[in-house]
Amino acid sequence: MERTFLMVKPDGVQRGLIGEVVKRFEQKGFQLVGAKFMVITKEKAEFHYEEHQGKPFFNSLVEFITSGPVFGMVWEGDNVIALSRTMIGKTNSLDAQPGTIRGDYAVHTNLNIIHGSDAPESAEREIGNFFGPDELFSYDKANAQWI
Ligand code: RTP
Ligand code: MG
Repeated sequence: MERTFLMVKPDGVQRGLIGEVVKRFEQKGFQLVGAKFMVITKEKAEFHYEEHQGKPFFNSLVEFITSGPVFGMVWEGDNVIALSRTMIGKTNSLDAQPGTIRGDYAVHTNLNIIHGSDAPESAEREIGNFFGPDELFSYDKANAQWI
């Protein structure tokens, strides 16, 4: 069982896509174990995207992600890290296939609706950046035996 950090970015929040994003992960069969509506600080944004420090788009990425409220979530399930990346779609908007969140809703690479952790190590770091242990809740799922 894995956990991942997903975040509806400011463009997704402002376009009213929180519900659509949550719906897709609920219907897939993953379990929401934490959620927070927040404006993230520059410090947390720089830590979150630390692997991109020094790249040409880093400053504008931090500026964008701190520009308005985001909806951060922790989701749990088998292979949730890789499967959620598949559901999100490719980073480059020209490669994001229809049926994926970015393929269905995003036109530009830098306004791409949603973030998802890309590996177990980044998931752990990103979850810890935004959530304390007392903000994550495990609970029984009614139809868990079917998934
Ligand atoms: P994210 O971290 O936001 O889930 O996106 P990702 O894994 O699909 O892509 P990543 O390589 O981690 O890049 C983080 C975000 O930076 C912007 N970006 N711009 N102009 C560019 O070449 C470029 N490359 C990346 C995107 O907004 C991407 O989501
Ligand atoms: Mg990434």
